[in-house]
Amino acid sequence: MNDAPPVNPRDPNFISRCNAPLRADLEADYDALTRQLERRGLKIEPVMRAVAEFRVAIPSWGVGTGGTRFARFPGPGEPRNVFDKLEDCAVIHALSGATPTVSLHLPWDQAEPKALTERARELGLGFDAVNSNTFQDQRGQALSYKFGSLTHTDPAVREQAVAHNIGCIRVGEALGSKALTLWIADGANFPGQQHLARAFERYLESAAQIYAALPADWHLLIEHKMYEPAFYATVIQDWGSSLMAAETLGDRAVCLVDLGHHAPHVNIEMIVARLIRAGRLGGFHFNDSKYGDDDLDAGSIDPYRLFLIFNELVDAEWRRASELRPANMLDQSHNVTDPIESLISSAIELQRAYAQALLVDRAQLADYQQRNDVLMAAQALKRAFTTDVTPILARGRLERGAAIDPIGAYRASAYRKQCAKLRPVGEGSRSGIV
Ligand code: LRH
Ligand code: MN
Repeated sequence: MNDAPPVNPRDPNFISRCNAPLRADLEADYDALTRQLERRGLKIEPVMRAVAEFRVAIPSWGVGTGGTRFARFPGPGEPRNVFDKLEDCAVIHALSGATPTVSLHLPWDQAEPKALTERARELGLGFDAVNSNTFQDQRGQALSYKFGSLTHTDPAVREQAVAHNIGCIRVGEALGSKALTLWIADGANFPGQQHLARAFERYLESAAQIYAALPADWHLLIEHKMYEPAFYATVIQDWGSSLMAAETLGDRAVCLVDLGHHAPHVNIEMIVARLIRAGRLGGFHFNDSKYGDDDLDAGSIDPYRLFLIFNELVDAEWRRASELRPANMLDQSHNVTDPIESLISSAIELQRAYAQALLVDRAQLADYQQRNDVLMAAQALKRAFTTDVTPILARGRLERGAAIDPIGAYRASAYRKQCAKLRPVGEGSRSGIV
């Protein structure tokens, strides 16, 4: 931590002061990469342009220190409320240039929509999908979600859960959101506890009421998850259940893929390819994991898997396979890092995977695949993945007024130290993910 007087990391003058000593090296690296790609018959500019357009939403619940069921160790300067969270999200966007929207979680982020939109506008932010929450009981809540929400056997509980989701849509409308992310924890811990078919029918019946309440230009993002908190069966357990529900509910019901919601070794890029074919790939919750829903930083454990997912997205674009533009969001839990640093670097890792996927010579790959030249086909992907696209990402940030070295700039600003002074410690909970 430096002892320089605290500065506002969103101040463009501060950012350009940080960039000044780094520009010459960046130019040299960018020119070298330009020549390297030219030798490979590839143009750097279109990649730079495409990556510069790439945007990913920040999860409001990701800017506070996360935890597990065992413990949560709050860091200094924790956000105390949604307005502190917006402040932190604005710092992430100012330095990364890639995260202009925030995905709120209700009722965790409940506040006057007018106050939220005003503060967001001042901070240069907008709102992405809103997330409902029927996986916890709120203080004063009439009926418990212990045995489910949209699929509970008691119609009164289902009605309560439907009403909450419709309430989230109304708040989202006031915020300018265009989608509701619907993840429910409903499921069973023991065989026999729940009728697998009837529970799914109850889901469809409840979700149809939520779908009916969607404004005409909204999407319903259905998020599947293999397990947790249910440990035997989850009603929307996999992409098949999610796709079946989407196709039953209507055209604007689409599937959201949270990378951590699959068993280890599941081929997620294959699921992405299938959902694209079905015209139902609605969005992502990007993160990384080694075992379960670890919610680790995107690209931190298996960057090749992340690349392969973007490879499917770029290939679909190249084949004009689908009109649908998936909503990109991060969904991570930062238990041991500064959440702002993790979210900045995660947004950049997504851009890295996208840029690398744009460097795949698709005509050449298609030829190798057609002639079953397996090794050259595999190498065509690896060559793109092993290209260091850092100069493209940094140049893109520079051109958007963001930081060439965003983590360096963030640390130079001593923003966390400032927050530690302004935000007293200890108002957050002791265990749990947020
Ligand atoms: C469920 C989930 C869902 C959010 C929650 C915070 O595991 O991925 O997207 O509601 O995390
Ligand atoms: Mn998620």
